[in-house]
Amino acid sequence: MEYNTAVCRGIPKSLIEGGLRLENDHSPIDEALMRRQHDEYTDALKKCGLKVIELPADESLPDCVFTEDAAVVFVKKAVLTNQGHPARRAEVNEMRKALEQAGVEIFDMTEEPDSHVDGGDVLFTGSEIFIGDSKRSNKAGADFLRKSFGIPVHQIKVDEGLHLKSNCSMLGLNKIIISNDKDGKSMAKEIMEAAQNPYTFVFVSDIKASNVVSFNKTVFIPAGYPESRKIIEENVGKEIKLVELGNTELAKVDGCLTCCSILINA
Ligand code: CIR
Repeated sequence: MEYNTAVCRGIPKSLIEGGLRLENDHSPIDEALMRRQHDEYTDALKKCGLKVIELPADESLPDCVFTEDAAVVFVKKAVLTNQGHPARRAEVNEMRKALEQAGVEIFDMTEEPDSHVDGGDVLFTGSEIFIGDSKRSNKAGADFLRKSFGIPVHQIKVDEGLHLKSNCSMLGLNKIIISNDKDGKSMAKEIMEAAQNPYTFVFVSDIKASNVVSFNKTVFIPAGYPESRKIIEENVGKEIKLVELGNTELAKVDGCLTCCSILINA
């Protein structure tokens, strides 16, 4: 898909001790490396021609760098989410400003206190949405997306991981990259059963490599997974540029590559 704008956010120092953490890797975050990796990510978006709206970090919101969770954008419409974890709900305030700046029509889920969605659960294929039935996103949230965007929205069970996109993401048009483990396999089965369009699945054995950012003939992939890179290369066209980005530090607080931006065609 084609995009011209990204919304990113700075990293508060409070993430290091106060970030929500499900990941088994409890090793300490290397702050300098984390900041360098995040700068490389936003620079890479800019190099691909995107205008990057960079929201300021907020120390009272340790996880605010993960902008993906605070909104879901579909063409010229955006849903501001009522995030699943109470500690993250106020992230939406800065996001509202960014989306107003981008000029999209806004639907506000925070007006429905029982509806919950984290953007990390939302796999948007271009014509329909698969949404994790997870710790963070529920049926009322899925219904809100369906009502706002007017496209099919299907719930997919997430057992172990944090979000649906902890195990999968779009690799290209109608092509889903997904982890080759128990969770990924059962998600692929559910997606296939619910889908209104045909999709091909590309399975990778590194869970972390199943989260890629695909846009404007470019795919951002996490660095350090050579076997998965090879599979990705074999499954995208020669015209697609692969950009490897280090994500070791934000991964310690369950952050994947898609988490750190919202892409918009404003
Ligand atoms: C959280 O648990 O909410 C954060 N530590 C990680 C959020 C990652 N976001 C994403 O996958 N979209």
